[in-house]
Amino acid sequence: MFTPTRLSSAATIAAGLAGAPAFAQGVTVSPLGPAQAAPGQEVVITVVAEAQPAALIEAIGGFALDFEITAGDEHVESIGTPVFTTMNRGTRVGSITDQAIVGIVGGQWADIDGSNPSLVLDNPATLFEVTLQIASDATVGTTITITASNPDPAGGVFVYPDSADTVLAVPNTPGSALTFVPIDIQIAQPCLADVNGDGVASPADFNAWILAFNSQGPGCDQNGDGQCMPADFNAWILNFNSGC
Ligand SMILES: [Ca+2]
Ligand SMILES: [Ca+2]
Repeated sequence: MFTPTRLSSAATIAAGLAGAPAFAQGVTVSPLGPAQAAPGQEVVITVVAEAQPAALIEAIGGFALDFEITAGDEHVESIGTPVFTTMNRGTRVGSITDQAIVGIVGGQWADIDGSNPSLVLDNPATLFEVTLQIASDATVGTTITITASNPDPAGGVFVYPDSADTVLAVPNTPGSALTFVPIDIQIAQPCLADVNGDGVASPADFNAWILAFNSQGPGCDQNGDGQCMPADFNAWILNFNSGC
């Protein structure tokens, strides 16, 4: 399906491990995102890797993983192209469908040039971000389940053990485990009072509404009449007081 770019193959790593000390360690990969999203909303999912025990893993050298919507994909209009924030060397993206991204590869030789992410400083480390466009006709009350996965035998997460030059392939190195934790995002009624879109209705949204009113921008129309009018100010107060 894909060959990790700039990363040692699992076979090479296994050969290099002959006679090396055994490491009992694991990596957990989790998507992080909001617990709720409204129909039509854009949601940013951050996929992170956490090493256990962190004391034995100095840095993540790279990864080759998939990203899947395992339930509720009919409520997602599209999956965006992965954005590599820190693991940004030798990046590659296989194919993006309505349900999955197959073959996401990113790398960062943190031990060699001393740049982040170092798991000594930053555990978990961000692997990549994906934007999901929730369908405008998504059904309120339903749930979308998202996970990273590793169907390819050459895939996984490649880590540098502390005080060792060898790159280990998790889970392909004996004694290592790669665990995926899925998340659920529930489709919820839009929170009109949350004008700045940070997921909570707070006093900061008052200023955000003023800005939206002055610019006739999104979020101004609080009473749903399709117009941005002074009457929407009272509507924002009502929406704010009713909570989200
Ligand atoms: Ca807000
Ligand atoms: Ca209005």
